[in-house]
This record gives sequence, C-alpha cells and structure tokens, in this order.
Amino acid sequence: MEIQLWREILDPYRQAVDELVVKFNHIKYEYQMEGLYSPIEQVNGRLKRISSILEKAQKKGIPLDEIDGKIDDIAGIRIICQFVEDIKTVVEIIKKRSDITIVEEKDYISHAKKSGYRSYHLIVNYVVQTLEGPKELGVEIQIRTLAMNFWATIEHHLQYKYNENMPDEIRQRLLSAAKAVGALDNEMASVRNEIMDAQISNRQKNTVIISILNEIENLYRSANKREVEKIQDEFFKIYKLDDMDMLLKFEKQLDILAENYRAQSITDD
Ligand code: 0O2
Repeated sequence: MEIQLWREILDPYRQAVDELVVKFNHIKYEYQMEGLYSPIEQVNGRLKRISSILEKAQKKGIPLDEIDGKIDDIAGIRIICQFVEDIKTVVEIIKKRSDITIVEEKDYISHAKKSGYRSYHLIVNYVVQTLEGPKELGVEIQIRTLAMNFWATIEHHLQYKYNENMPDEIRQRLLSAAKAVGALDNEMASVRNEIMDAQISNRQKNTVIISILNEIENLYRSANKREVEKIQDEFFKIYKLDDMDMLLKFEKQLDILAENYRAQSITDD
C-alpha cells in the first residue's frame, strides 16, 4: 500500500488517540482540582506501527483493504492506575461517557492470559470529526495497574527479543513474576486507604501553601513592604512546623488581612 493511502487510513486514528489522551488526562485534572484522589495515574496513547498492523493482518487473515475496521487496536490508549480497585472505577467512568461506546470488554484481570498477562481491555467506538465529516473508529483502551504495566512492558520486550521462540525457562520465570505482581497488587490494595489519605492530605497542604503564597505576592502590591516581609517570615516558621491546622489558621488570618487592604485601597481611590 502506498504511503499516502496509509496516511489516509491512519490519520483519523491518530486524531482519536490525541483527543482521547487529552480527555482522560482532563478527568485526572478534574479529580485533582476537586482535591480528590484520581483513579487515573497516567495516560498514554499510541498508533500501531504499520509493520505491526501488517503482521496482525497476516496472522488473522485480514485482507489489506479491510484493515480499517477489522483491526481494533490501530488506535490504543493505555490508562495506568495505582490500585486494582481503580480499574473498575475507570471502566465505570468510561461507561457513563456519551462520546465513547463500548463494543467489547476483555477481562484479563479475573482471567489472566496463559502468559500471565493481566489487564482490562475495552474495545470502543469513538467518532472523530474530519474534513470529510464524522468518522467512527474502533479504539482499544487498556486499563491496568502500575505493577501490571511493569510486567507487561518487560514481557513485551522479551517477546520481541525472542520473536515467538521464548525459551521455556524464561516463560516460567515470567509466570512466577506475574504471580509476584498479583501478590504485590493485593498487598497494595490493603494499604490503599492509608496511601489515598496521605495523597489527599498532601494535595490539600499544597493547595493551602499555593493560596498563601499567592496572597503574600498580592500583598506586596498593596501593603507596606516591611509588614509583608514579617508575614512572610511568619509563614516560613509555620511552614517548617509542617502543621496543617496552623497553616489553615494562618491562611484564614491572611485572608482577613488581605481583605482589609483591598477595602482600604477602594476607600483610598
Ligand atoms: P502491540 O505491540 O501492543 O500492538 P484476540 O483477537 O482477542 O484473539 P488480540 O487482537 O491480539 O487477540 O487481542 P488481545 O489478546 O486482547 O491483545 C491486544 C493487546 O493486548 C496486544 O496487542 C498487547 O498490547 C496486549 N497483550 C495481549 N496479550 C499480551 C501478553 O501476553 N503480553 C503482553 N505484554 N501484552 C499482551 P498486540 O497487537 O499483540 O501488540
């Protein structure tokens, strides 16, 4: 097939990948802005390489002119979660979206593949707007934990290295490693609440600190410089104590002070 033809086929898939990466990252951003724990840790997208498309088409007996529509992972999105439980949440989020239609679900978490591979796959339909009008495409969304992703990445490299002739010994070791990854995910699930609480309180602390620093910066414009320097010193002392209650109290006092300055500057005008 000519390169121009490949471009015509692949460009809409590229667009789907770009758009979906932005959309899933935005979900993560929304959680963070609400000060909530995000079930999405990381989002990656990729367009399948032409050589891999050809290989798959050959393996599955798909004629070249039917590639578009019959290979469902030309556009691939990978969503990485911290914990196994988050995967369910991400699937629910996707199910509720009006711009994504789930066509097929493959649960390789409850039923790991023979290789030891674990991941949750969704084959979805997604519409992109092109110059020729809307085009509905299939996209594969892989959802897995950081630990599952670590295993799959290493195993994928080894598959590539041995090109379907992986020695039995390596295969067995990978299976043991997959079991260890499963045990790690279970262990992490038991400390999930503690980790989540720590992450949320860290995020809340950062939000308060940013708000205080912004307020101090604003005060430099309206208040007496010496006074602001004193406030700044006071803030550094509290910051070093690493006490959330004191930070919150300081933020409140600063708000009142800044409000007074704002009121004063309006009266002065
Ligand atoms: P690449 O290089 O990632 O694009 P099926 O039609 O269901 O019988 P299909 O279409 O291969 O078979 O779907 P499946 O089994 O759900 O696999 C889709 C993708 O999941 C693969 O794409 C891999 O990315 C990943 N995957 C599946 N099995 C394994 C595995 O054992 N190890 C690793 N590391 N990844 C796996 P591709 O096209 O195989 O590869």
